[in-house]
Order: sequence, then C-alpha cells, then structure tokens
Amino acid sequence: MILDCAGKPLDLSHPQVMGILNVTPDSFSDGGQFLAQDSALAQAKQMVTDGAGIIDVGGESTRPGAAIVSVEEEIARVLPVIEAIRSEIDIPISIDTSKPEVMRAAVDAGAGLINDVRALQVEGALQAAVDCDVPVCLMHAQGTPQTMQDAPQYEDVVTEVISFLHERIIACEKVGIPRDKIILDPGFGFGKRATHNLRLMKHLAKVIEINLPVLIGVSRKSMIGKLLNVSVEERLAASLSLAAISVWQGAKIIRSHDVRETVQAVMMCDHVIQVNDFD
Ligand code: PT1
Repeated sequence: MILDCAGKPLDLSHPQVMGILNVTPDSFSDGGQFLAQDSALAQAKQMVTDGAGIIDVGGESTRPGAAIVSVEEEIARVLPVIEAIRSEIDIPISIDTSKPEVMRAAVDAGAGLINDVRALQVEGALQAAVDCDVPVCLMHAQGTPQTMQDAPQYEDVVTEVISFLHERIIACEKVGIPRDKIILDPGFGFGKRATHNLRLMKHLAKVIEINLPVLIGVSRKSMIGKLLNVSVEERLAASLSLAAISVWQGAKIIRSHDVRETVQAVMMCDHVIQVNDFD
C-alpha cells in the first residue's frame, strides 16, 4: 500500500492530495504566474505545508482547446522546476506528460511518477515508462485536448472507460510494467459531457473494483461551471464535494489546485471511512 516513487514513499493506506503545479504560460487557473522557477518552488513548498502527498508538475496544458507544445519547450518548462523542487522538498514529484522524451528527462531529474493523460499510447511512451521504472497513472480520454469536447459520445461511459483502462493495464503488463506500479484515472473532463462526468462519478466504485489505486482530477473543471453556472474562481466548494464523493467510494489520490482545503475534505472523509463501529 506504499507506492515507491523513485525512493520517495507515497502512502496509499490513506487518501492523498496531489498538488497541481502548472508551468505553462497559458496554464489553467493559474495564468502562468508560476513560470519563474523560484515562485514554482515557493508554491511547491506551500503545498507541502498544506499537506500535499505528491506534487504534479506539468508543462503541457490538457484543458479543452489547449495549444500543442514541442518536446523541447515542454522539457525547458518542467526540468528546472523539477530540479529545484527535488533539491529542497522531500515528497514525490509526478510528471504530467505524454511525451516519452519528457518522461525520461523528468525522471532523470528526480520525478518519481509518470502521470499520462494519454495512458502511454504515444509512440515510445510504454518503453520510456518501462525504462524509467517508476509508477504510472493511466488516464482515460476520448479524443485529444484540442477537439475532445466537440462531440463526446458513449453508449455506456462507465463500461467504456473501464474496458479502456483494462486494455491499457494489459498493454503495460505486456512490456513489463507490473500491476503494482499502476494507478488508474477515469479522466473527468476529457472528452466527456456533464452527464458522462456525473455518471462516472456516481459509479466510480466500479472503477475502484479493478483493485488498483484510483486518481481523480475534478478541481475547478468546466463540468462544475456548466452545471452550477459559476466562474473558475468560484468552483472550490463543488470541487471539494466531488473530492469527497470520490474518496467515499475509494479513490486514493485527489489532484487539486486547492491543497489545504482538499486535504481537510479528504481527511474528514477518511475519518468517517476508518471509524471503528465498536468502541
Ligand atoms: C486529470 C488531469 C490530469 N487533468 C490526471 N492528470 C488535467 N491524471 C491535467 C475542464 O473541463 O483529471 N487526471 N492532468 C487538466 N485537464 C483539464 C481537463 C482541465 C478539463 C480542465 C478541464 O475545465
């Protein structure tokens, strides 16, 4: 139940919060304000203080309609940040990327988990993950960030997401990534309409039944904006409620912009889950 992230332990016997550290000029919610290395480091330190169990560093925005970024640009964005965090902070770093070259460079610099919204489907990504020898998060998406929200369609979103995740687990095992290094993510907001996201959330327990740790990313996402008609700055309460619903069903990692508040929500849920009925 303790995941070894390149020497840094991630204890999944309790739910953990993954702090989001975007290093993209067009980054979602943060407006690129953490581009500078030292402010990225300050942000990472604050996340540790606030109770994050892991920090997710990403140099490619994957929100709907985001721009494509080159390998060179992505490496230039994330490497200095990973190096700075690694030298001063003791918790695991995750690299949010789909590019094999970025995976290799990031893990060389000290990242301990590969978080891939394309579930290692890019040419060379499976082999990069094998060589990096760190845990991987496999996420479901329909389409690519550029076009995924144009016309998402499913016959049965829950079944289709689960089938996809099973296929990717098998692809991983085939190349030598063992099950005990795999985390799953149904991919909220990735080629899904509001109803698809809601059905996935309602039936998240079915994803949990695969019996691998499940990661959830709902923080500030547009499904909340669509359903509640609130701007991105006003989505904290709804994000926390979705985090609680996820943890209650068994999710082990919650990816969030708002670490302090999410840690409180997740810990409260965990207290309810863990309470002894007989004393
Ligand atoms: C996620 C995730 C991620 N989300 C994992 N990694 C993003 N494992 C980046 C919107 O609808 O859920 N899981 N890495 C950010 N992507 C989005 C997608 C941001 C949709 C916003 C939206 O607003």
